[in-house]
Amino acid sequence: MPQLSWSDVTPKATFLNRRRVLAGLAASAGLGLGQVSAQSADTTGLEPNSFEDITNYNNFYEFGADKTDPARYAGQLTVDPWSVRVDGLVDRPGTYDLSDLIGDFPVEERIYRLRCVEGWSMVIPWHGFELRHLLARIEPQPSARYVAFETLLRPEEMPGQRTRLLDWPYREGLRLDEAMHPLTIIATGLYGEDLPNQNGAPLRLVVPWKYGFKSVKSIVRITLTETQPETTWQMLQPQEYGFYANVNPEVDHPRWSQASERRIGAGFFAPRVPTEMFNGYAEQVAGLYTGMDLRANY
Ligand SMILES: Nc1nc2c(c(=O)[nH]1)N[C@H]1C(S)=C(S)[C@@H](COP(=O)(O)O)O[C@H]1N2
Ligand SMILES: [Mo]
Repeated sequence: MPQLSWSDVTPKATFLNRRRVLAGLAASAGLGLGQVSAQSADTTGLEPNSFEDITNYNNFYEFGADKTDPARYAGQLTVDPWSVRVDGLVDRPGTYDLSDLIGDFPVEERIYRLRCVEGWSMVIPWHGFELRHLLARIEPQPSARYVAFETLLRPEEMPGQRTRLLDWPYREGLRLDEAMHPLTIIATGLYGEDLPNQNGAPLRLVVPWKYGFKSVKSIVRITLTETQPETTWQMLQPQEYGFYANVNPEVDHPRWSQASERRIGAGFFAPRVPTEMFNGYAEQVAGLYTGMDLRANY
């Protein structure tokens, strides 16, 4: 695994309302959601999208397929109490209360690009912790090679789950080395505030070099497996959505080009911008895929 270095990364907290960020981080500490480090890492050099964009233009099919459905309906989701079931090839399986599972991990701000497979993108100032800390706590066994995640199944509070839009619950997965990479985080907030429900409260995966659908929201189950887990979009349309789903401007979706993207918030007439290999994170993550055919493993 390549060693991630932050040396070429410039902290750009200037874009953010510093007081809001620090207040938010303090609020998370108050909730017991993690030791706060003031560290902020910007991996984009771009101005983050507004809080309004990030919380009103969402994909969260559990609340409906329209981009505005999550903002409209996710408020009814109960996120406290929350527990996460950990099972499969781990030495510490069990059903954990959220704060027992993640309570003392160092929380950082990470400003990441998010590129949806549909061809739009945003820049989001998450806060959260590296997934590898959580994996270390649950102790994967030597035979474990993949991590599978599941979203909450609660049709009473998730109107989309009362339809057959997707095969519920929403499932995603990573290879273990991808999951251990220091860029892979579990987000618990954004803009220094607790994660809004429409963005996947209380905890969601963020894998910035992959298409957004890999970043599964409102996680209730984490399973370590030896074989590649089944994932929602791949099961639904295997020719269109692969397990890897690495952002790649050279591999088009069967129905549209992936060479460029529309930046949300840039204005309707703003030109599309070129999509970058691995969403701009090639230097850090390309080594994970050495020798792999990225066209076959889309
Ligand atoms: N459970 C669940 N997770 C999900 C989705 C979903 O529909 N359900 N949509 C995915 C897609 S396609 C994208 S682009 C991102 C969007 O995250 P955001 O709304 O926080 O920007 O969430 C991903 N995680
Ligand atoms: Mo997406």
